[in-house]
Amino acid sequence: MPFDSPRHDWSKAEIEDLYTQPLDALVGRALEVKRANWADGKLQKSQLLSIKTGGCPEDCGYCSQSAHFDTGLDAEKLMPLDEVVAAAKRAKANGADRFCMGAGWRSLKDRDVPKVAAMISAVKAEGLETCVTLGMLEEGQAETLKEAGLDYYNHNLDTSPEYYTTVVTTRTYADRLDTLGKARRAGVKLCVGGILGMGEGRSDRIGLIHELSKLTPHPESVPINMLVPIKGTPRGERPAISGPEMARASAAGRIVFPKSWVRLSAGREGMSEGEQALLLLAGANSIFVGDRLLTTDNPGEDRDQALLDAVGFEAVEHEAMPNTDKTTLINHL
Ligand code: SAM
Ligand code: DTB
Ligand code: SF4
Repeated sequence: MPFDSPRHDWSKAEIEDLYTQPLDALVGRALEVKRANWADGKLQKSQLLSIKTGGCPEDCGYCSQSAHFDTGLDAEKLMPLDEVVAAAKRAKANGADRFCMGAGWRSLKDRDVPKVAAMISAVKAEGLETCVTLGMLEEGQAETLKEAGLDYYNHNLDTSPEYYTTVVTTRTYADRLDTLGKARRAGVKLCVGGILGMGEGRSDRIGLIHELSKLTPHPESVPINMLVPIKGTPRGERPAISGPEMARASAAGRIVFPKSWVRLSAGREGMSEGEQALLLLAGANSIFVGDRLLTTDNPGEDRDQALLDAVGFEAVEHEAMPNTDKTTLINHL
């Protein structure tokens, strides 16, 4: 089977066969795909910043920022431009090549478009790839953000269509797909993934991968988040999903999305170094760096370096990479 042609005709049964095979066979195949498509083993580094925190009218049952739950998070106004630029400079100094700005909004309001566009332009001018995640989009907004210098729009499907309705009631799966279409039509690259460990079954994890596989072209980035349990939300007491199950999702993601960045995203703070190494071995080739995600902690520079030293990754300057041209890391495994 060729390893270099992304497919959009996966059946759910095929993905199930892939996902449920013995872990050594699954990871072995993912490594073959990784080597065939990402010959120099780059690890991409993104950094997040919450530019508008809390008070969100949506009821996503995992989120610290939803106004429906008492999570103890104070709502904040949109961050001033100079603070965003200062954070972007720190991210670049920390080796990030993509800067992702997130807002606790249900949807982007027209009145905020110029402010966010100015942030995108300023971050781009720092020599970083730009990404925003701002909720649902209206017609024309994505075009303005693209003109300002936007590279990626993040908007997750989160889980299977079946399980989704038990997680969020204030918007639909179709709403999510509609916004993704708007971003894509404006020429913005997509970052679309989901969350594991919310109480969904394996068939929902497979169902999420199946839905993502139908997007044409595939999302250029596929973030795989492990639930960060937030006290006060309906999923605040969920036990962590196992490392091998996360590895299955990472490996299946690598095989189904051979040309996409598969990101080991939220949840690294709750994983051992060994579990994180397994996920990077199993196919993920991107992480969030920095000591904060949006509202929760992330391992930070020293522990990231320890992880990368442990698996033998090394920072190098790169030229003319297929998806980014900034500082990256080389995997010597
Ligand atoms: N409001 C926008 C939206 O929902 O698209 C953007 C921000 S929202 C926080 C971005 C994504 O972060 C969500 O779609 C979800 O996949 C992820 N996320 C939020 N809370 C999380 C948590 N506690 N654990 C893991 N992932 C989480
Ligand atoms: C994504 O898939 N994960 C990031 C990013 N896209 C926006 C967000 C993770 C949030 C984790 C919980 C928090 O820090 O609030
Ligand atoms: Fe709001 Fe996004 Fe959190 Fe949902 S995930 S409550 S839309 S900030």
